[in-house]
Amino acid sequence: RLSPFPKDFLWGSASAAYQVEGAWDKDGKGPSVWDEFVRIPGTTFKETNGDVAVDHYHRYKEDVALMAEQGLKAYRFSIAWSRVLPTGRGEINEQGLQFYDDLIDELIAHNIKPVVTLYHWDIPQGLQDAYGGWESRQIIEDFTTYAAILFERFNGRVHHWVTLNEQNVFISHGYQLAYHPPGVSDEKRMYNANHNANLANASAINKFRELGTSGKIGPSFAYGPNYAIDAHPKNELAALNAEEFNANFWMDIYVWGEYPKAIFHWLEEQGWAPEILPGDTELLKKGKPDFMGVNYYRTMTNAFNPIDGVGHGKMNTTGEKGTSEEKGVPGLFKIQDNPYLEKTNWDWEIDPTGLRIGLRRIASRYRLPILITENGLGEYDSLTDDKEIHDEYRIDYLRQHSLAIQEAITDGVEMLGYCTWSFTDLLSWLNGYQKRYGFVYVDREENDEKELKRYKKDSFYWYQKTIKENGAN
Ligand code: BGP
Repeated sequence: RLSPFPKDFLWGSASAAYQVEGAWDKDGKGPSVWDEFVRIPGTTFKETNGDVAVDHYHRYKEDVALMAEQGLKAYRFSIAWSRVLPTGRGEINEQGLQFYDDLIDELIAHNIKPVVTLYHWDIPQGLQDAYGGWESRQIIEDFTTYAAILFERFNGRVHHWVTLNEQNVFISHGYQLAYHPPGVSDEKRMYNANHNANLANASAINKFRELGTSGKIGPSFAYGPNYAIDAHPKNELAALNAEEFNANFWMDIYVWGEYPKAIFHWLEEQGWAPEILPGDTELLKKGKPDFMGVNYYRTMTNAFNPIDGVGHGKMNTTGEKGTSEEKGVPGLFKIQDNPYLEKTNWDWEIDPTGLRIGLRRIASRYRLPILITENGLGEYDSLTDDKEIHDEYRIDYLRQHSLAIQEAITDGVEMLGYCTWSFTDLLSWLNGYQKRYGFVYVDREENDEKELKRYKKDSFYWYQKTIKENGAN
């Protein structure tokens, strides 16, 4: 028998500034690293970028009206740091800050709780140029100052704050796989940047508490359980390695201020361990979050990997099924196909049971409430002649995943809410506009970019009903 969803469960949806706003250089906004990176030929799918995105900056009222029509209880969005501080520090750009002020007021006026992400990958180019962004300890102070501006301005109106979105992704894609800016492939630099990000995260959380900001704060982490391909003990060990490497390494530090020993030891052997200075551990331990934000898309299945020197895999950024190559880490694990799971056209496993397992693992390891800050299905959608979108595949996906959440609640996991990815269609960082996630279709194909008309998909109505009934239907 399933327990009901809590009464105040946040049925929400999500986005990120660079992926929806557009207006990349309007009203005093400075460039972010993404604004620059997409201008380097070959860095993104078909040279698409977020210059206009879905023009949420100018159409936020129309978008919020759609959210209200759907009955959303929460909307997660991110603040573009370089809109508020054009070079990352110094003078505030009041016009940029005012945009978020207006958006927050608009949401509240429609009974939608704002869930605010401080950082969703768009570090100001000014900080990258000045000192290499996350690679310098200066980022700790600058991120904290930026965060404090937002805490003070929006205190009392925002009750859920997300510090860093998917640190595991922006660090590994930025400094190892080179898919994201700054496009580096150097593990020593990667683990140093990561350590600075951990310190910045903890410092911002400390600042939040010092200022007496109301509400709850935590990071959003991209998590999926790591399975063993079979019960061979070496494969079980590989799955444990993968869980420690892909998950515990990142989340333990948030909660306990310490890296898991086995992985830290492995990093030391590679010569990649970050330098931990006096005072770091104290700061990290003080920065414990109130909740764990979880972005869940897929699981990974692993086998023993004795090979040395295997290169990195290749992501499917085209939507051509079967084009990704997953490799793993020599000595720790290698990634395998899971024979029980279907995949999307972008080769991501569809695994609602994995969500239940993941929520259970996080809840029992960290004893924190969980807010799902992203989960959804990226697929091709098509607009019919009657301007409808029959995305029953997305309804099916979301129904199964919301049932998995309900099962986790029944298992005793404290769940704060479910923010699906995404509300409107938006830019996928590496896949352009063809990989769609939204409840609201944004038409870029038939109209010119300036039109960007919104159409409600079938999934829009399905979620509307789910919210109304406070549970999957
Ligand atoms: C997460 C990001 C989101 C979003 C989502 C879907 O990693 O936090 O910003 O993009 O994944 O990913 P993709 O666009 O690659 O399909």
